[in-house]
Amino acid sequence: MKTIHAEAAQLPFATQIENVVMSTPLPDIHTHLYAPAFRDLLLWGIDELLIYHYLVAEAFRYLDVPYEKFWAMAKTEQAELVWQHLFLEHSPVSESCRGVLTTLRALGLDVKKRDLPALRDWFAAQDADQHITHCMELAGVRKIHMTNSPFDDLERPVWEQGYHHDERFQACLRIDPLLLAWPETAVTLAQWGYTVEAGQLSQKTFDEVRRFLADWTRRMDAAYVMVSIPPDFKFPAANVTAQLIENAVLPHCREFGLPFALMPGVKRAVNPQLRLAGDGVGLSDLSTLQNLCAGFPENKFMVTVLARENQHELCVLARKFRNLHVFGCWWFTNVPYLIDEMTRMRMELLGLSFTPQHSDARVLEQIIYKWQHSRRLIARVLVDKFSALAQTGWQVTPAEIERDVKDLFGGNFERFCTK
Ligand code: FIX
Ligand code: ZN
Repeated sequence: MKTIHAEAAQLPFATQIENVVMSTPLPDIHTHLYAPAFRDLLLWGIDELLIYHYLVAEAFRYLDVPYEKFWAMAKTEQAELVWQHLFLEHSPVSESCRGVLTTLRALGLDVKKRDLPALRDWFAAQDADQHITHCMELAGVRKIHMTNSPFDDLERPVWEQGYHHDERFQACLRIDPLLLAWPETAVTLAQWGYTVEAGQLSQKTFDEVRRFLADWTRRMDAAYVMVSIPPDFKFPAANVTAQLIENAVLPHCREFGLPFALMPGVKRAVNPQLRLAGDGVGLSDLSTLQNLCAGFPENKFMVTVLARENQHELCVLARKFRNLHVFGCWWFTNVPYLIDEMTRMRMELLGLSFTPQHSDARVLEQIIYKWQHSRRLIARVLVDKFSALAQTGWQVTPAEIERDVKDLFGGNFERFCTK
């Protein structure tokens, strides 16, 4: 184990903290990964790693090919372009680029050869199912939470045909189209046999939406219900989204004892030509979240916000409402500079009562780098905090360090879910 902090390492507990943080198995509470039963939906391998939408957005900073020409290329060609521009023609210093290299190294591959065909050969020789377990071991992930949408035409049939539970994966019910595209979704629900009316939000419609949510919560055995919301979302409000949340989603979550996971701050399709890479960020009005937490004390809200400028207010809200669980450094905040800042701020305001990270991995092997990078940063913050305690004369035992790290890495979250 490499020393993280020269000074801190002299402290008797620093190495222990580093070891515990680097090795404690944890549940990854939000990813876009799938169990193998979902077949092509589970993305893995070097080409998928290279065309991750974080890297595509960065590659277009240098590329001059028209967007449509890029999208018309085969994935392998797209990956070659990304490799050429982000790794060979410029040094790969961004967090997403570095992540690919951390991942390859952890898998035992030699990055200095810069040999894309050899990397492809190595991945092609892997057995997908064993590779999942291997990546989870390297990342120290004991459970992968999926993002499961009944509205996804590739995913839905797998559930309907009877998904056989894979104990490495946990389902989570994602409902963005229900809350953010109601007119179209109402038509879909009606086709599926739910008696909802697109134009009018009657009690009958709310009841039928609840029946839909109950059917899918049971079918998936979902751990929570999740939505991402734009910065201008307001609650309470007379609009459809707020009405559906109040009259269908929140009662549903109360009935099933499930957290409602809210991810505020995403501006979808700021540049539609970039497709999945084209979403942006905006400042959210968190009085909306205050209204939800205060107005519905019987509901549990787990929240990660996208804007850096919202992070402090989120911590303050969590000090006021114990039905609010803060988690993860989401997407554009998942860079070392901000993970460090957010983790310190959260710990200074909330003690150990939050979940510092989730991976949001879209490609299987990404769990390796996302967790390795985050664990190092979290360890450094913890060493600093325990050092500051030591200066007061307070002593922590090894068992207490293990207890605290377990709480940060799944314990807090799992208790929050079962409350
Ligand atoms: O809405 C989400 O769950 C986001 O995480 C994704 O939509 C986004 O594309 C992503 O991959 C961020 O990490
Ligand atoms: Zn996500």
